[in-house]
Amino acid sequence: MKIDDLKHAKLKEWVQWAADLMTPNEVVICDGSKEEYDSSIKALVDAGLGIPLKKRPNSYLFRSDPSDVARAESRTFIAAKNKDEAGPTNNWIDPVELKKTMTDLYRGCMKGRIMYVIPFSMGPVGSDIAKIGVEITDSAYVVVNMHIMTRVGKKVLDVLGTDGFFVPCIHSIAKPLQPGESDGGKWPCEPDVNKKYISHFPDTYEIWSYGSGYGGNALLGKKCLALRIASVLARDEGWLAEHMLILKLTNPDGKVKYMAGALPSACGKTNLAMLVPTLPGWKVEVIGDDIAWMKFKNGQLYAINPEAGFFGVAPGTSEQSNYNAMQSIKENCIFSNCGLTDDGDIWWEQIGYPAPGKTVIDWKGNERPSPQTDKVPKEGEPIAHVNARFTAPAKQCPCIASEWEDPAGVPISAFLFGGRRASTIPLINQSKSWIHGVFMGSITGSEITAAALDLKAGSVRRDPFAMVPFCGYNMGDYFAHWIKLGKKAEAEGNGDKLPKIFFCNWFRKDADGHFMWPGFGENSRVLSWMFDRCDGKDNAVETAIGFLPKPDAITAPEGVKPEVMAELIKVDTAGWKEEISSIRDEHYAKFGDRLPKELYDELDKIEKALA
Ligand code: SAT
Ligand code: MN
Repeated sequence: MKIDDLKHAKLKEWVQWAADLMTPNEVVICDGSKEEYDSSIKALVDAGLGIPLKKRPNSYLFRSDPSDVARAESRTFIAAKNKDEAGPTNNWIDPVELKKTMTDLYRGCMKGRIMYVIPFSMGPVGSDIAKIGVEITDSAYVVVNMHIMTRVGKKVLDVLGTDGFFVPCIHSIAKPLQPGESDGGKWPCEPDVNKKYISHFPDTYEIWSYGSGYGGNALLGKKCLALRIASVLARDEGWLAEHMLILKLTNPDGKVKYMAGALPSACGKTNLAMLVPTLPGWKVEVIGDDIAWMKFKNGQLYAINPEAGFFGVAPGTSEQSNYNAMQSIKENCIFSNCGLTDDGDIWWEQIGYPAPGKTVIDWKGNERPSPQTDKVPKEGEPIAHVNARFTAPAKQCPCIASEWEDPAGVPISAFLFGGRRASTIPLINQSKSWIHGVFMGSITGSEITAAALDLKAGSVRRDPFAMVPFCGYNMGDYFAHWIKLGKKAEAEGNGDKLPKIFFCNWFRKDADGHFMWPGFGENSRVLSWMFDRCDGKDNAVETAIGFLPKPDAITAPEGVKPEVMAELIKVDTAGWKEEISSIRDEHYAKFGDRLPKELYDELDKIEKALA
């Protein structure tokens, strides 16, 4: 397919403008076919970038440049019309100035390369909750990842028609090739971090990315479109675009509920989405592990997973920590920055077994003696980068729910927020109202480990709704949007159909610093309590901070003593008083007059109830 075959006038004009600016050798409109996937992979293998894995059919390992290993948050911009619209949690540059800077960078940047045009759908093609994006990129690695992570190709152009809405996404790795030059095994990118740009233009719903080829910087459907731009669309159109997993929970009677959960990074979101319950008779299936898009229909909130794959953190993933993820990555996967064993398989720290063979090649391509354990090394560099990833088709997951691609979405009964907190925050707590639930989302955060240099250990890094890196506008307005949706549902007489809101903490520690709760599959005990709460079961006590489980409502897992269990579900009055002042002085204060008054009211209410 050529540019001239595009039937959508605005799309055609934009693609032609991009080709004229970036001057590639060739323009390819992606059709999403297997042939396209295979030929892109072949080009990557021929360029020395992709390594076929003997042990995993149709799977490949890539090693990125050491400068290009994760989302570049300091180079991520929300170019709203003024700084206040971007808010205190985002980097801002004036949009006119930023477009000028980036247009200069884009000029001629695809010389010697193919410019791929990827039409993709976030969400099942044609779903009324889905949205279409078109990514222009000079990276074949992006093409193959987008094939797995989104729905790509002609079917998307068909839905787009001649005048449908799409989010234009431009991406370049910033490495033109001279005639006869090839990548020769060297990951192409702009190695100077300060020349990378991950830019969002919320007022025109556009994404411009330059200089990075890795993850969310380059696969623009994920964080850039499905969260940053979608959060703006959701604000403007009255829906929710959230950094949430979606799970399906079935009780022993076969009754089903769907729950969506937002946890900051490193709190086990993917593990929770694919959990294997220890509670007999209960079943967890996954709809999505990272992003949820939700719309009200007849007063009920329905969610889809806009993605089609998992872009999961590899280190720490094992048959023990996440059995279903390990089953999902047996074939047809892309691995980035993992180790390579001498029998042609991937390897990473905490994969569950020591690296086989005498040597292993680390993520930088250096041969190293095989570690005798899979533990994270106390000193020296790990074999796999800490942000090494697998890209896996979601349909390969053994616990994928059969309705995961239902274009109508699934009805959401509960929201779950939570973070890593050594003290104060109970195992589980249900909000007393929608606004109290929004308050819970707004105070989400995790404790800083001593490793983060700029913050005092033990202090809390707030990550409201786990959205701080992903909210495309002023976060104070984002809280207000959540409050507004709840009030609207209540005003329309649909208050009882609103999802119940919960806050969890799997990470409480005792005085000796040991975790008090085993987590993983045992979290099914908490999910089952939530399930019954949604049905109005009398299994809770009302306290100053919310509804906590009655003493025996959650049976203790093996090894958790009754007094520990009691500690996990009680109100720590002194701790909460400190929490309240930290929220007021260190957290809410940052948002100035953009912080909705309703949230201060919640704070006052809890403070009074604790007194
Ligand atoms: O690289 S991504 O942004 O897609 C994943 C992440 O950092 O959470
Ligand atoms: Mn995420």
